[in-house]
Amino acid sequence: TLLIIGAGGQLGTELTAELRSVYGSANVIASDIQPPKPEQLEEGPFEQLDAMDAQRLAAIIDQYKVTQVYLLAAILSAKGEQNPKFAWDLNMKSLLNVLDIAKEKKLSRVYWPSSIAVFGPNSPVDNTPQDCVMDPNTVYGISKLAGERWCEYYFHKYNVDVRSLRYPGLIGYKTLPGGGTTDYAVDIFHKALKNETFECFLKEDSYLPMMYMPDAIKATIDLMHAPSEKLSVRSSYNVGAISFSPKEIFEAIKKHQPSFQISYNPDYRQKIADTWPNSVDDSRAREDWGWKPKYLLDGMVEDILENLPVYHSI
Ligand code: VAH
Repeated sequence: TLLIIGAGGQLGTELTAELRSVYGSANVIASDIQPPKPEQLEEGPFEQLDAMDAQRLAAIIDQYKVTQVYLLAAILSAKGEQNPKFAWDLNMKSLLNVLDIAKEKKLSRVYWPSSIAVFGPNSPVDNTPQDCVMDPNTVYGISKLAGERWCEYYFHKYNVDVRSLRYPGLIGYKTLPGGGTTDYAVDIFHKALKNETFECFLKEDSYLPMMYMPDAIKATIDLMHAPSEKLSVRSSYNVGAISFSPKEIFEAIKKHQPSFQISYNPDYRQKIADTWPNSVDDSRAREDWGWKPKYLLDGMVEDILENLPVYHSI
């Protein structure tokens, strides 16, 4: 049985759906600090869980005989800067709870997402390598870098099979933006479809590595299904797909929506984006477990503009 912690989030919502189609709904327990939405209960087993509550976590794992845990609960970069202590506590306590339980109960797999936020002002900015200087200066990035070190430690010292990806900004149409610096690229579609002018909180030429959600879901499942001996990285793998600026995604949308307008009003999130790469080198993921993204910018834009209105019945 699989347990998804943070199943109601941007990644959790889509990963839970995909894992249920792969393993069967009854075998994937969704959990989140928020009470279940009616549709979540229809889809399969749900438990309310605070990721920092180790006792409740252990009880759920025993009750459902859980063998794999996906820990997707976290406070993202922008929101983390508004509440640094809480972001650190949640991001770290939840990970250490899961790693300890995985060690004690000999869970077969653990998944924990890292992020390009582990890179900082002194990391190489183009084609950022798998291994390089990492001096993150957001609490979110600091917690993800520390988390990567703990994952590698528990793998080597206690043989916990924990796996991780350094996601770029994830773009999907099924959930609303969740406090990330890259979430302008989610919100822009909602504004386009309401034909409102989009106020962008980053400057027009602010390049960031991004990935369409279907590619992120496939990368996660491919990594979790890869034979353990193929994995040369036990901190977290760089994975890249598309890099674009607000101007570029705006132009790509405008091709379909000629009346769409944008204005640029950079705020505190610009300082966060400036410390992150423009693109990453993901050759290690390609060599070790066959990573290959499917979506480029235009394909992603077309797919979202087609599906978002239907999904949100706009
Ligand atoms: C954020 N979407 O903006 C997340 C992600 C690389 C960005 O970690 O905080």
